[in-house]
Amino acid sequence: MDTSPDTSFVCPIIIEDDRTGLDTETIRRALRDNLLYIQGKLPELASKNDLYMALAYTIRDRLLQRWLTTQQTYLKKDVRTVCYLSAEFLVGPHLANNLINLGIYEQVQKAVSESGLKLEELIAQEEEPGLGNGGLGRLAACYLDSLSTLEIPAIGYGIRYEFGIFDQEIHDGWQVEITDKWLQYGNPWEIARPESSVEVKFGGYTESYTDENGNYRSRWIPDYVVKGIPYDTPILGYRVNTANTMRLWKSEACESFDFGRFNRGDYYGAVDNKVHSENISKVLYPNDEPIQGKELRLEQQYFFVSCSLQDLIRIHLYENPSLDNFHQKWSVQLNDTHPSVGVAELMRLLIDVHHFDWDKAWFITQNTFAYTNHTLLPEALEKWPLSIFGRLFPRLMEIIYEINYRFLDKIRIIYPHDDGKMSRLSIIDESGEKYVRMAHLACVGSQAINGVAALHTELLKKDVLRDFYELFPEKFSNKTNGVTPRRWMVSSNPRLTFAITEKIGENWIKHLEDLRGLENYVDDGGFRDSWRRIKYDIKADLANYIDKKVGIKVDPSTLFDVQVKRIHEYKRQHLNVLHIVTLYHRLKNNPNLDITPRTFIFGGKAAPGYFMAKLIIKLINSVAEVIDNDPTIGGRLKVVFLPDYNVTFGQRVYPAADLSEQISTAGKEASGTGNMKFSMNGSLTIGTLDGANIEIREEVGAENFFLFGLTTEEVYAKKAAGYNPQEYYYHNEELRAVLDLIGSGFFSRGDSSLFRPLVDNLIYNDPYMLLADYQSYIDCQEGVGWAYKDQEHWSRLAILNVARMGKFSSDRSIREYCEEIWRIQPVKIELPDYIQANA
Ligand code: Z16
Repeated sequence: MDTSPDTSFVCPIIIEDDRTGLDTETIRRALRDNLLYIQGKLPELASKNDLYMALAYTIRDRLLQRWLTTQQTYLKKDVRTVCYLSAEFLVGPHLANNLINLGIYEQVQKAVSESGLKLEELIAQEEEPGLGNGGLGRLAACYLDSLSTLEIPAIGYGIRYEFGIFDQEIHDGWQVEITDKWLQYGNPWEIARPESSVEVKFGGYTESYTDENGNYRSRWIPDYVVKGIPYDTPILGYRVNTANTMRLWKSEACESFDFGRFNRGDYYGAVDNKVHSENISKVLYPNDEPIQGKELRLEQQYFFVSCSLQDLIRIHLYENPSLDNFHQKWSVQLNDTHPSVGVAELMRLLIDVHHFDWDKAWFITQNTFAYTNHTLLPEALEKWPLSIFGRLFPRLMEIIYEINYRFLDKIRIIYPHDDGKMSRLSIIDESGEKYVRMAHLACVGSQAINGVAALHTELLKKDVLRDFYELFPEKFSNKTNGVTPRRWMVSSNPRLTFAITEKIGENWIKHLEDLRGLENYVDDGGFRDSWRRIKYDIKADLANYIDKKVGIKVDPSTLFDVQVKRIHEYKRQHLNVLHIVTLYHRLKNNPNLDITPRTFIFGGKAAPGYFMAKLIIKLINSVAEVIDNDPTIGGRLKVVFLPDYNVTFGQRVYPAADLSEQISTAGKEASGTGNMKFSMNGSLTIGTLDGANIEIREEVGAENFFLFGLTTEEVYAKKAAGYNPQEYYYHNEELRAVLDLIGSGFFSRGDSSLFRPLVDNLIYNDPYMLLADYQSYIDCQEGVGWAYKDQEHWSRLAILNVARMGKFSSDRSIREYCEEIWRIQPVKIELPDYIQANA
């Protein structure tokens, strides 16, 4: 079958109004058309989902010209392109954002309502692609939005997991995981490109041979070969014509390779092989921070990285005579170490397939890659047992040994007789069982290394990557994370967006620093009034949603105190619980105590194998139940755990929050990005000096931020001095009462064993120093309560928070990456003149 472009086909595109027009009438007609001809449904029998699908296709039609023109422009102009390699892209629902970025939300709303439908209901039909765990995957998605908005040539490469992050249900207070069948009704946003499939080798052995020029070469004879099929999704920028591609790879069996087996009668062997091949892109590993050394996970990483690099080389050779200038045309960003095997794979492709010599290949490789680190947790630093690595990728193993040999050879000259240095820097960990250290491979093979917040980068330089920093300080820089205001303000908070735009115009959506203009209105009582009314209405909406979802009635006039993020001990959801139980305990002892009524809202998934995180979820639900059923509390405290926290729910909850909980142990949260989303939507932060909290506080001003807890230095010093949590337990009466209450079985129907592991871990171990930070947190929360009582004052603080969040747009982050790491310029996309321009 011939799948290459057929140049003899001469047929100018005819202006197809129904697929490109942006006016209400055209959209209405197109919607009807797509319902019949694409979705195959008569209007009388169409479900909400059918109508959503028809609308999604209608919008995709309007993206296609922009998308194809963008790709064609990149090819023709032979531009420099950034390629973002990420095992996760947590993009969230596409429909609303595409409407906003195209600038046709109102027209479509009108078209849809003239057909008797509600646009918001259709938008709610979309099943979000949960192709990520949390912060890292969501960051990749925000960056794709900003790259397109800034008109930067870019491709996002990843894995098209058939099952994304599990759906969470709560049964009797416990997390239950349900498979995420996000593809079951079809995905209208993607286009499969089987003609661009590539093959990836696994297993087997290598052999050396002499080529026709007498050069020694290595050949990889694999055990099996897997096919990668690309699925492309357009990522449109805000009010520009640029639509970049997110290209996700699906694995399939390679027919050609199974023939031998079939013919030899090894039917089951062939089928096994097929099943295994298809399994590679089957499911996302649901662990946020600590990686699990599972072989299939390593296969996933190599699979998508090899597919992507082969794809880049193919595209490159389409426009260039050789790969000599590869590093001048591509900058490949490694989103954490998950794709860092790419360093060895590019070497292999250059040397074995394209016959480069080592030095030239290494020069190109080193100048192609850049590496972002996302964690300081030692247990989350990826390393793979040599035994697994060598068996799966025998040729890469040879190449890594050679990289390491040459690297250490240089080190030996710089630090003669320093064996400690050598073994600390080595790509191979030889202290016990041998491992490949993926961060070391990434550092050695990259031209730039960055952390994701100022503190995080400093700690990388001082601690986790100290030896590398000493060796090549010029490679290190900080790129503080950011989030896209298109999704996290415009799309999720239309009411606030309208109120802001009414005062300062709409430039802030692309230039978030312009929010500063809001500072002129903090003293405007009318503005503060409407600000408060908006917040109240959004909270009332959330209250309705909570009632519908979990049957709990909450009062929108109470302080909404929110912690939504993955459940992890270092994020300290249980510190939040200690505060709740403290308030409860105070009210029990003193029923007339004057406290600010609060609604505590939690959301987040626990890794299925993470016992303590699951127990924390159970604790939250148990405390919620007891407090809710206690008439003496009289609704002054409510605790809600909302199941299945995801992007869609995030969009609902950030706008409704009064208080944002960012309470990780100092030095543990690399950046955090939820902290930014809350603050942009007018909530105040209670937080530690950790990750990007520090920079948020710097921007909004110390007086607009509720700070508590130990600093990183204090945490280190306390640990070094032999931290003993029992001292806090015995010396703080209230803390002891709270821990004893939980330990006694009060919240677990008298079962004193249920929360024992959690309580004991705090009293005797407390690796995340909750007890050390307890009193400071409680005192700080008391200040929050008092501040909230003065609503005028609170509104001023909230407005100032929004006004000063400009720095945390992902547009700023991406500009910094472009200027300091990628050295890439914007490229304007001109549409053919028969395409109607954006509104
Ligand atoms: C992840 O989401 C993060 C780090 C990591 O090593 C692995 C995963 Cl899946 C998070 C960090 O915890 C968070 O602080 C940071 O904001 C986020 O990555 C994006 O940089």
